[in-house]
Amino acid sequence: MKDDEHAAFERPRGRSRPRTKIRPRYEDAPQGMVVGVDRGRYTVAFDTRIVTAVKARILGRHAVVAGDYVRVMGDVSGQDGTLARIVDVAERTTQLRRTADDDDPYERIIIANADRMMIVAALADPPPRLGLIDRCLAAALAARIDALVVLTKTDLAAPDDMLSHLEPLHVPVLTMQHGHTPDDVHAAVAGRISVLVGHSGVGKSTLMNALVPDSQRTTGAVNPTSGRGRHTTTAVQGRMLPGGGWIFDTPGVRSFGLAHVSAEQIVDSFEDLSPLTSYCPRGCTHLESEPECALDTAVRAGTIAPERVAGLRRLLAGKYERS
Ligand SMILES: Nc1nc2c(ncn2[C@@H]2O[C@H](COP(=O)(O)OP(=O)(O)O)[C@@H](O)[C@H]2O)c(=O)[nH]1
Ligand SMILES: [Mg+2]
Ligand SMILES: [Zn+2]
Repeated sequence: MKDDEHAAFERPRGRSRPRTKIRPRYEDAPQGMVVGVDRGRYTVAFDTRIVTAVKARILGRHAVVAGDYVRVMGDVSGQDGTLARIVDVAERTTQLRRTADDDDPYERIIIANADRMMIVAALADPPPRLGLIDRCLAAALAARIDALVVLTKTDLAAPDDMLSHLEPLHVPVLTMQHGHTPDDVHAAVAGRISVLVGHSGVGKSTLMNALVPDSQRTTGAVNPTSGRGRHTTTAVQGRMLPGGGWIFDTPGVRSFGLAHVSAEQIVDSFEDLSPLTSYCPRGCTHLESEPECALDTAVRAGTIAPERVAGLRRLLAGKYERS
């Protein structure tokens, strides 16, 4: 465990109760990672040992989510029928959120502490949802999580349209081969805490199984008439990678609400463009409809590529769209 995590433990956020002699010494309690959440039960991994736990009363309404580093007391043997108690949650380095929408009325933290987002996108079957990819990317940029796109089902369609869509966003793109996981995909997750996101049926669980051979993740059988995969993944689930690091599979999302993401966060993540916006009129949204946006001035002057500005505007506009 790192020193700064210790420091985070000493002064848990949102709790100002002074230390007393009778306060239990939670720092001696073993620390694990939450790798699964199911109706108030948490699966906590200590290396390869898996413990089932519930939240201790002391945590009150403090949310515990996948990816959280937690301290656990009680029976941590991991034997069947045992139940431990989560007594502390370490401060999070990142949190990936999605806003409430029609599909899901609750705002959720999808995962804590992830430092890599793998946006999984199929070239066909299901057909690519470019808007959803944009919105996943915007959420990653806002949460300061490194994102990349993994193209799947490259055996079914050519990548040209997808690549030209992604090119202005400067997001790294990796390509899966059917039945084979290229080295750069392994390298992208090695030693990191990664989260797989994307529409249902794009091949997230297949990728998870390829990266963690014994992960026993259920992949959806393709319905021959609709061509769509069944929704077999019900909750976020993490696995330790053989070479170190963690990978979390998520249920397929149909939408990705971005109300919590500010336009400023998106603009800031375009490091080549954000300094230019200081020349914009006050309150400029930087959208295409703005008459005096400094980004247009820069395009006219030839200092930046119009495609790059269009890419930023697409992410900004996506923030206000549904789905
Ligand atoms: N043709 C083809 N099928 C794939 C590929 N990757 C995954 N699939 C299939 O697509 C279906 C959905 O995959 P799954 O991993 O469950 O998708 P998830 O919903 O994103 O987890 C399964 O039947 C997979 O076997 C691929 O690269 N090519
Ligand atoms: Mg799945
Ligand atoms: Zn502007």
